[in-house]
Amino acid sequence: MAVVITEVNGSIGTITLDRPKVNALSSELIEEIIAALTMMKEQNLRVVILRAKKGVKVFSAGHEISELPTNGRDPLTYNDPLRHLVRTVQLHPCPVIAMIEGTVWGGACELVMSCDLIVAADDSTLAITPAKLGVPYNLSGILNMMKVADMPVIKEMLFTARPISARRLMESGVFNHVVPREHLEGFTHELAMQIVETSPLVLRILKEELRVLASAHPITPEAYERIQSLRREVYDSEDYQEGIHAFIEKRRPEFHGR
Ligand code: LCV
Repeated sequence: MAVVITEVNGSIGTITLDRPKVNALSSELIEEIIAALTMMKEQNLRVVILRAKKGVKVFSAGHEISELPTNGRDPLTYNDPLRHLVRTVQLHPCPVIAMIEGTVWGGACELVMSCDLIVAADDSTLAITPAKLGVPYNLSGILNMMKVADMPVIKEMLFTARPISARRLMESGVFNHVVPREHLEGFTHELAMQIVETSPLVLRILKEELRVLASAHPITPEAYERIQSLRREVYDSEDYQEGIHAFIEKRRPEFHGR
């Protein structure tokens, strides 16, 4: 069942979240968002708008909680769906505008904050919830939010896990624009049209320069997590077990690369 609606209007693509369960970011929903972005990239669209259906109470309830591992596995490693989605948005070659109405929760806040621009209805809120769920959020995810919200604001959002109002998020520079809900679509489309009129080649480079510079750290958290993810492939492998058992049994190991 499709959980995303895609529309193309000239050079503007629109991706509408449409999963019945308050748009919780299941792996299925994430896959469809990524597929929509890929299609829009192939069509050389110049702006993408990411939104929920008109009038929603909840823009997205964040990570699908039933898909959070409970067997001691890190829930947010480099190759997990949410991490892949956030990188896909950040690497998308044209601006992605998050058009928000309703409440945004957990990892959906990072998704929205990883978009290039945010236009929000005046009654929308963001609530970053790992502290409420007992989830050790991952480094690159925290950095993505730090790029957008000043430290005092991001600390309050993380430490309280409480919804923060659109007004405060506008004052803090997290939101680009806050408008009455009834003006949200028109305002966002007008902003998109302004972007469509600029050079797509220059925007692609500017977006990538800003991404690289914003992540320019001695070791980017994302690089660290990618290594961690590669290490996990090894310590979860049969070869890992074989290496240990061969040593204990004083025999040559037979490695099979799996
Ligand atoms: C699965 C859900 C969800 C959901 N997953 O409707 O940032 S981190 O680290 O925390 C990260 C790991 C993350 O993103 O975790 C998820 C963080 N999200 C939240 O904490 C929000 C949890 N949801 C809620 O607080 C409420 O559901 C909201 C306020 C979003 C909506 O409340 P409302 O009363 O309108 P319900 O709570 O009745 O939810 C409708 C159905 O969606 C399920 C929920 O269990 C319910 O299912 P049933 O109808 O089967 O009872 N649901 C809600 N959120 N994230 N399932």
